[in-house]
Amino acid sequence: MFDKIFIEKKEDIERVITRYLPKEEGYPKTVIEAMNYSVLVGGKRIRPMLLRETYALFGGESLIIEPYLAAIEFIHSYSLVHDDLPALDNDELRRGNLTTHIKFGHAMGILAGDALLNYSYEILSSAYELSPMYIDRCAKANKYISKKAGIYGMIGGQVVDIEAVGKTLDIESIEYIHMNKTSALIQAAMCAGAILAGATVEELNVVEEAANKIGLAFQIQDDILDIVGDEDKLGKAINSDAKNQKTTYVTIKGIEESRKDVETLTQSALDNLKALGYTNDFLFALIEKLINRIN
Ligand code: GRG
Repeated sequence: MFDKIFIEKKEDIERVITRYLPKEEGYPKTVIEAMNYSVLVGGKRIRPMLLRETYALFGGESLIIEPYLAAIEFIHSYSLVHDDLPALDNDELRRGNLTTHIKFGHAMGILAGDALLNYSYEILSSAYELSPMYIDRCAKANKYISKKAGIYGMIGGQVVDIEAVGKTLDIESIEYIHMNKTSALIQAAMCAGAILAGATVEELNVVEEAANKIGLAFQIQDDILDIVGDEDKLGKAINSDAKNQKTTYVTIKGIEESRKDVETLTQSALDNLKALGYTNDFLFALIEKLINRIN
């Protein structure tokens, strides 16, 4: 039952984000094709799903959420396009297909990532036009998303991750990397949903903490799958961390301990969210399912 609903919701998100993609026309057509390829080539759409379901948790019902679903997925897609470049992880396969720079050339890979990021902010800055009564909530959500995607979030985590190549890290440094490289965008998604639905500051703090734990669990599971995952199901090569001489959570704690931590972090995040007193059974089931994800 969960799987059927998940697929329906994922397809609906894909319909929305497809509407927000730029038209493949004019002089910059090549980079637009590369942008659209990067977004449409696959992906689980976890971030827009968490955004929409957190919005629903707090009773949100407006179409104002739709540009946010697109923007958060485009920011995520840009980060993957750049992460796959030769100067970063140097990967040729992503979501079961050629990475953007392999398909369109390195220059277009760089530009498509830049363009996706910029286009996200174009979408976010006009989101309020759908429902001007929510302009204050939109401004607050946009500020939060831009902070978490930037140097005090995803890019900050990525910088430390890159500087750590070949070095031995302690668990605190790895947690810093995970909290910023991965949790920050999950916080952006869930907290934007909460802000747009009118959550209070206290409620927002709870969502932020829960999203941090979900992001940590998500990244530890990603590190586990990089060692024991199935390349066909993952749609990318495994052993990328070893190839790039990266110390990960699993390198330090081992697979079994890491699996336990994924479970503990997830349960703790669920406890935090449930204590708010609102219900969204699909959101709670989705978070729980992420523990055993295989891709
Ligand atoms: C600015 C040059 C430059 C690069 C930015 C910030 C950045 C590069 C990369 C982000 C870091 C990153 C790739 C974090 C990993 C997060 C993660 C586990 C991604 C995979 O997410 P999934 O499993 O992917 O949701 P799908 O394909 O399902 O969308």
